[in-house]
Amino acid sequence: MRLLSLVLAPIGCLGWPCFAAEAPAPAPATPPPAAPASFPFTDADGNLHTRAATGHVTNYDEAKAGTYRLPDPLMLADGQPVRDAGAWFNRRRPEILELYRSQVFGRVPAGAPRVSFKVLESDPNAVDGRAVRRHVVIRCGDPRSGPAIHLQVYVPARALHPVPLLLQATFYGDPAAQPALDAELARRFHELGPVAAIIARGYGYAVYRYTDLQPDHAGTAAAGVIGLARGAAGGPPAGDAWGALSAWAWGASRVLDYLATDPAVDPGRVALIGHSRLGKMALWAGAQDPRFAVVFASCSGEMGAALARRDFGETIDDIAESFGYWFAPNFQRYVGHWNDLPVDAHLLIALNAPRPVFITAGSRDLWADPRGEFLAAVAAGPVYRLLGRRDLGSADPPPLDATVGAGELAFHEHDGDHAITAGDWQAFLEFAGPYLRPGS
Ligand code: GTR
Repeated sequence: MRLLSLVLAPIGCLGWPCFAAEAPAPAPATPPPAAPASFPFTDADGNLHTRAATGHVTNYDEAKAGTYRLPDPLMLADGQPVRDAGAWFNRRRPEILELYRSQVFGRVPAGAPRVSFKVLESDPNAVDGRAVRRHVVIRCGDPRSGPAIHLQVYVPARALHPVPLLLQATFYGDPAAQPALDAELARRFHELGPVAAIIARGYGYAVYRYTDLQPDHAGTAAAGVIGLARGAAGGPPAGDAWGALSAWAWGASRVLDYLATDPAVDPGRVALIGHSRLGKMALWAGAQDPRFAVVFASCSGEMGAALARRDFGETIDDIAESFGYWFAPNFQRYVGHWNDLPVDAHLLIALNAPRPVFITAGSRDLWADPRGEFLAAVAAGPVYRLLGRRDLGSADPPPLDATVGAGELAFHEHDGDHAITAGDWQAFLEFAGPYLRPGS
C-alpha cells in the first residue's frame, strides 16, 4: 500500500507550442532547459520519486546507491569481538535491541495496559467445513471500552493435536468476517493468506487488522494503546517513546498471549507474517518476542529488511518525514545522517536469529529496494553461522521467483510488484514446513 499521494510530473510540451505547425519549425541550436520536476511523481515504470525536506531526491540507479560501512554484528560497542553464542545472547543482542528501542522504534512503556480475551463466536463450518473459525476480542485496558483487536482464528476441523499457526496482521483484517467492506478494500486484500491451502496442510491461520489497536495516522499519540498508556501525562513524548510500529508489534505479542491460551494451537509453533509496513512490524515483533518461532517479512523495505545506508528507493529522510509517528522521536536525528544510525537492517534480521526468517521482495517494488533487502539478509549471515545455523549460502544477486537459502535464513524475490504473491505463499509454506512441522 502506498499512502503518499502520487502526482504525475508535467510532461509534454516543455514550453513549445503543442499544436501542429504548418511548416516544420527550425531545430533550436540548444535544447530548451528541462522543466523542473514537481515532486512527488511516479515515473512510467510506476516508481515513486520524492524530494525530501532535506533536499534528497529518490535514486533508482544502482551505480549511485553509494558506499557505506555496516555496523559489525559481531563486534560489541566497546570494540570487543563476539566469539560465541553466549556473548551474542548476553551482550551483543541486548546492545542492539536497546539501540533499536532508544533510537528507532521506541520502547514499550512500563504502563502498557493489561489485556483481556473473549471468544465472541465459533463457527464449526468455516472453509467449507474444513476449519473451525473463532472470533476473539483481545481488549486493552477497560474490558468494555478499551481498544481491541478482532482476531479471526481458523484451525483445522479434525486436528488431533494442537496445531502450528500462521498469524498475519493485515491492512484490512479478514474479509470473510467483514462482508460489508467495499470493493476498493476487497481489491487490496492481496496480502491475505490462502486460508484453504494453509488449513489443508495442517496449519491454523489467524488474521487481524493492524489498526485495531493503534491508528495509522500522524497526530494520534493520544489515541489507541499509545494514548491509553500515556494517560494524562502532558508534554512532548520522550525521545525513546514508542511509535506506532512498536505499538503494532506489541499488539502481535498480545495476540500470541491469547493463542497460548487456545488449546487448539501450539504456541511454540506460531509464525508471524506481515507485508510492507507490517513486514517491518513482524521483524521488530520477532526481535523482541522470541516466542515467535518463524518470521515472514514481505516487501518490508526501508527500516524493515532493506539496508538504510543504501541510497536507493525510500530513504530515512523520506520515511521520517512521511511516517515519523511510526518511530521514536529520536529517529529524527538520523534524517540526513544515515551513516550515524548505530544499527541497520541486517541487525534487525539478526535479532531474530537463530529462528527462521523468510524475506520476500518484488523486482518492480524498487521503492522498497529489493537489492538492499537481499544484502541485509546476506549481512545477517554471520550471526546465524555463529549460532550454528545456515545463512543464505550466496551473496550473488538472487534469481527471480526462486528461494535463496537452504537453511534458517531465506530470501525470495518475485518477479512483480509490492505484494505477497501466491508464489511467495507457496515458497513460504515450503520454507516453514520443517520448522513448524504441520501434521505432527
Ligand atoms: C509506503 C512506505 C513504505 C511501506 C509502504 C506500505 O508508503 O513508504 O515504507 O511501508 O507504504 O506499508 O505499504
